[in-house]
Amino acid sequence: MPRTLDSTPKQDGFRMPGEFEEHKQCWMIWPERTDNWRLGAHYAQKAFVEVASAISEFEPVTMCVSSKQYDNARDMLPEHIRVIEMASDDSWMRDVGPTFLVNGHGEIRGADWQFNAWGGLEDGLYFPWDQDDKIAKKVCEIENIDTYRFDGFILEGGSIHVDGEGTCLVTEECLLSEGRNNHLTREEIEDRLKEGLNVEKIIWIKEGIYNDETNGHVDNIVCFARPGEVLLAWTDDENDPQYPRSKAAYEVLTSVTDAKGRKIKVHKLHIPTPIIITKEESEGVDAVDGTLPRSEGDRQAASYINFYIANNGIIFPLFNDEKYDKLAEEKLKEVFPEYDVRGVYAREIILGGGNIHCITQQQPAEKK
Ligand code: KQY
Repeated sequence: MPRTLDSTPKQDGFRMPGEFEEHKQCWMIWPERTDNWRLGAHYAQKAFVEVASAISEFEPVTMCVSSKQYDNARDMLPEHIRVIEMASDDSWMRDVGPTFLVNGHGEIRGADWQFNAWGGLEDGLYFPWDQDDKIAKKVCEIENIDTYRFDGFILEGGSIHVDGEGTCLVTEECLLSEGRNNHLTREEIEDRLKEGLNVEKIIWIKEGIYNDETNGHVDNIVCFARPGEVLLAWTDDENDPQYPRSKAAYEVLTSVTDAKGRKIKVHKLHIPTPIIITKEESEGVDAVDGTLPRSEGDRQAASYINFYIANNGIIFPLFNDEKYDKLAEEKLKEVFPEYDVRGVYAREIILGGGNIHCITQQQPAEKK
């Protein structure tokens, strides 16, 4: 029977591996809430099927689905994708799933952070979120994995990126936001990350992508390709509100060293032309008190950085952008020459507030 442990990953010699290390499988959650996903979530469901199918060409995928949607999901998903019944409040496995940890002796554990829908009653995106907060534990129990529960520390998987060698990337905009851990100092937050992920160095980026409803999750602006190398969301347009954000991130990343004392190589990945919610898209979403509305004219936080690294495959978002989709593909092929790079049309996912990285969570392989 899997246990909830009282020690910390660092004390026990467990670390969060980089996403580019080998996976056992990928976890996802089926979308269905009609106050976030337009037209009964039908288009979002199709996009999730596309993402799951693309990832399943490289590693097994498990989709968690509510009892109400079980038949529909089972019918829409290919047979080789495992479907498990599980309650949730929405479909962001990156944020509500466990952060898996390994110890180099073939053992795996899960960090179960406290979740409050990206800001709780301060500026969270929906209420309630109690089902989401149970998902990390449920996933670990299904896999027979012991967990560490971090009560009193709010964290989402999308707000951290690690190189697996002691370095963690975060944004101040998110981790120091009012609705997360305003009872903790920056140093106390660093200590929690160091204990929970077994890292030695936290690199603080000031802000994430403009208008990101997660308070600037790091996984939308910068990610590791491998130790010592990152990709950064970029724009050359100095009038774009993203410009000063990306420029400030570039300055930090090119001036620091990582936990191993290396300079970091930064690859710029241009953002798409702004994705603006149309009247039709806005009208397809049910208005519910307490849920962030989807208003016509709002700019979504679209970025190609929000891709998933599978075993030998990169699954990245396409926006039907003639210029920047192609550039993103070329850049990803250049940075990941040993991977098969696949684009999936993801407008329906960004309309819900996130992208491919946000809806996936890798479970590392248990390697000795
Ligand atoms: O981007 C994410 N990691 C989650 C976005 C949540 C949106 C909820 N509407």
